[in-house]
Amino acid sequence: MAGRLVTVDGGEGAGKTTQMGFMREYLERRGYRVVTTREPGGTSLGEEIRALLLGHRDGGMTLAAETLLMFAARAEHLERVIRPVLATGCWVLCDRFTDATYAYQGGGRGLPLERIAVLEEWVQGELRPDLTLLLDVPVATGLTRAGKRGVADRFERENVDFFERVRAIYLERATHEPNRCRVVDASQSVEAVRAEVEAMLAEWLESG
Ligand code: Z5A
Repeated sequence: MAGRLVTVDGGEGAGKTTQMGFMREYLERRGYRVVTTREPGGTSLGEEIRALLLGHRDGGMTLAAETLLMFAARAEHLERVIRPVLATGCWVLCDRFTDATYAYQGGGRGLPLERIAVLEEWVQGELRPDLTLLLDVPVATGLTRAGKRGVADRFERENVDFFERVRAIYLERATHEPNRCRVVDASQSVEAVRAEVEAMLAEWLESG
């Protein structure tokens, strides 16, 4: 039986990386084999693209280039990691996926969402996450958490309005796809978020 694709998404400092570690432990305790990965990245070429996307400073980057690079990394990731791993029956737990493109390039930067849908169709075909956990946190809280990490990357240097638009698109997508997306209140303590995430996973696993 094929594995399941579970994605974790959310704005800055939502705690995705922190919670993904707990989620992996939780699933493994229940006997699932789990591979964790991230976007942009997850392959050798994908990580090189990630470095360009996050670090490029020389004259910035057009929105078309940024979006196409996200999908170039995703195409590699899908063909070299995600699809082969799922085919072995292992689960893939992915830190960010296409919801992030809708939220950041669509909501944040204003790219028409229909253009992203065309790329999604081309690169992913029928493949969509089985489950997406949206870790939702007020922008100010997330930025305060992220700000403690030191040098800001190309996205982290954006302003509050940008991140409010990102958050709005994430929440809109979750509202429109309630079967796939579960929203978690990520403004709580690490342990409280962990408990909420594990309860959601338990409920989802039981529901089939
Ligand atoms: N991007 C895009 O534009 N389009 C796309 O299609 C994709 C991505 C796929 C890199 O992503 C950038 O790529 C991202 C969007 C863009 N923009 N940025 N920046 P990333 O996921 O690698 O980068 P990130 O959003 O900055 O994630 P992160 O740095 O890994 O943060 P996080 O995983 O959400 O949080 P964390 O590392 O678990 O925690 C951050 C800090 O908060 C840390 O000190 C924790 O100890 C603390 N923390 C975590 N949880 C809590 C709670 N509950 N309370 C208090 N403190 C907490």
